[in-house]
Amino acid sequence: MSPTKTYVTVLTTDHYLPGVLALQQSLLNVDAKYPLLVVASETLEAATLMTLEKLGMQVCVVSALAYHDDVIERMTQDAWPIEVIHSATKLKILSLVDYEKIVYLDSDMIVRANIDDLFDRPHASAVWDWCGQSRMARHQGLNSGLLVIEPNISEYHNALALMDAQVGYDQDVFRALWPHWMDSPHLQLEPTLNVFVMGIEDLIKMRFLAFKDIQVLHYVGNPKPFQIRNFDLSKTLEFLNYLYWEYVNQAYLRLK
Ligand SMILES: [Mn+2]
Repeated sequence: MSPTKTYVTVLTTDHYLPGVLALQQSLLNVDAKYPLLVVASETLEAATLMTLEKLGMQVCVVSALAYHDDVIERMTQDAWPIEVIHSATKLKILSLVDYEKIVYLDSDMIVRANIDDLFDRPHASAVWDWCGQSRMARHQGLNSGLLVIEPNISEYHNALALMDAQVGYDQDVFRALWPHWMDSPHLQLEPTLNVFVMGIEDLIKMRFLAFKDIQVLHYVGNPKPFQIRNFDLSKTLEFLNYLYWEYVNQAYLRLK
């Protein structure tokens, strides 16, 4: 029997491989009940795909999606990081109709507690997009780093149409696809399921959350922790970057 539920992430550039390794390791460490499926761009090197398979990940190779040239130009002018410019392929997760339900996780996330219960949450569940100190003020909608999805082809085509209509990058597309999300408390997941590492000190100081309650850490922004090798462990963010490497190293050990 093929699995009908799976965790999913997307890999479009080879240098993000350590991110996927850390994510899978973090799921293994909390005894996740479901495997990790990697939606991989066909442009990836064979060695990258082999590493994923060797570590027991399912790999689904897809042709890459790209935003309209004007959207790419706008993002380039606004100095968006390259992974956001290449994030269109993420919309493919809506087309994974072999699965009745998926939990999508960004490849810059670490799972700190078992989150299998998310598979019982409804389609289009996500966490509010918060931003560090302004966390007390909600942003305009969901953050697309963690999504609960029941794949559906017609919704996938709607997402592609929104992409072609240049509504923005993937997060803007998901917000436009699910306009009811803002007024649907049952789709709005606990903030501990998508905690941005920057600004984490303020959240803890304000007692908005305790570190032990964090279920998913989200390493938003640049550089990514797997691009950093020197740490001043007296600084919170650098400590969290160091913590990230523990997962990467643990995964590499399994390759030996
Ligand atoms: Mn992310």
